[in-house]
Amino acid sequence: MIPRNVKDDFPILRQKMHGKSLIYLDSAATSQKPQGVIDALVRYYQEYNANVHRGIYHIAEEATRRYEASRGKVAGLINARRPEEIIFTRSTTEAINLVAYAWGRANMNEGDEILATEMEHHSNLVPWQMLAAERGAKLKFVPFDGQGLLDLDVYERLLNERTKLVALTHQSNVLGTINPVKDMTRKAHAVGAKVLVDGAQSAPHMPVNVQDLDVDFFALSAHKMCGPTGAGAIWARYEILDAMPPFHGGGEMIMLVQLDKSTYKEPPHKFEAGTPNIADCIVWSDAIDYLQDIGLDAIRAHEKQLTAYAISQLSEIPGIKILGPRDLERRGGVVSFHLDVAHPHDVAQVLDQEGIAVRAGHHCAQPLHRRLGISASTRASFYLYNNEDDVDALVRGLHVVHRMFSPRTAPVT
Ligand code: 7TS
Repeated sequence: MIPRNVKDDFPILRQKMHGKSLIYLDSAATSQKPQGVIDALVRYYQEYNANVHRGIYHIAEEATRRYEASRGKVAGLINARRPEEIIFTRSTTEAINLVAYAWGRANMNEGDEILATEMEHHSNLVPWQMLAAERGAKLKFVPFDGQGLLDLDVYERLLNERTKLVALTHQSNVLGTINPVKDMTRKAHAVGAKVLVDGAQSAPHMPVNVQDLDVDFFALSAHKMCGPTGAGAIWARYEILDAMPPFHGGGEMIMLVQLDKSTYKEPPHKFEAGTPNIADCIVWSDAIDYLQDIGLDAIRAHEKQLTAYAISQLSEIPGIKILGPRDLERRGGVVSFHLDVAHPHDVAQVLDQEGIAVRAGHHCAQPLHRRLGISASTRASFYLYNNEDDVDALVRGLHVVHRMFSPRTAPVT
């Protein structure tokens, strides 16, 4: 169970917006931060700001200890075998680009195939387009059906011995669909393909176990799970990281540098050149502590309940089309919809006047929207601090939209 007063932990939610209480329904873009995380960030700069892995004085050792402890915390969150399997990056986007650049360039050759899905966020699509163009590889896509579920028959048909990588989102940021990653991974491994999972929308909202899923790469961002912006990670099995060439070259990733060549450290340091984002990587662990104190199971259960409530209430709005699966076991707390009377940008603007923050647009998933035959949608996305009152406010706001944009009925004469 989520404590009823959890909202009080998030100072930003005490604000008024256009004279109304701020109702934040855009956590799929970025989550809000609890006071403890904000305080931990200030504490770092006030008490032990120093570069990591180099100083031999007290605060440098403290910063290094906490930076490495945070790596361990992220490893624990997704049940990695060892902390060295976690490479800190700036974000999910950078994590996926790291794999495309370092693993992809070494392993992808002319005629090889990358299999992605039609529901990918651009960050799990564009890096593969770039890699495919550079290496002469081919991109193929698994479509989704009218419910927003992947067509697994087509998936099986597309898999073959040329498939080197399956790049797959764990949870869609538009449809909310939770994909059957474990099953899909088993099938990918049967043809010798590696599997990269984009966990940007899953890791903040449900328990994740990379060993159980048996995937090869898993990408995630701190800022979507109550942590700071500018910190993310790629997890991969140690043997894969060990065999991979580096991503960026520079200080701290080397063993020995000569003028004409260098040798590199072991993972994870081989992939973390230069001064990392020390503060945000450290404070990510405070966000994970916060989530784990409440429990990822409890967060998932809360969002499932809230999504059920939202779908039932939103269905009452005339002319609404709600995207994504109806089966709550197969979707997370993201509810995108389309209103026949108003463009999503108008919807979002009217809702903003009511103090409600939603996202409108293509949500960095243009091919997904094209497949649905729409250019944009409005999205409400929930997190642990949302409750049924927030859904009620959204529904009231959408009635306002409807009154403003509906063509008036002809007056009775
Ligand atoms: N993958 C998915 C599924 C996402 O939803 C996002 C961000 C990313 C990758 C990229 O994460 P980043 O931390 O590198 O930016 N999604 C969104 C969104 O839906 N609205 O704004 C950002």
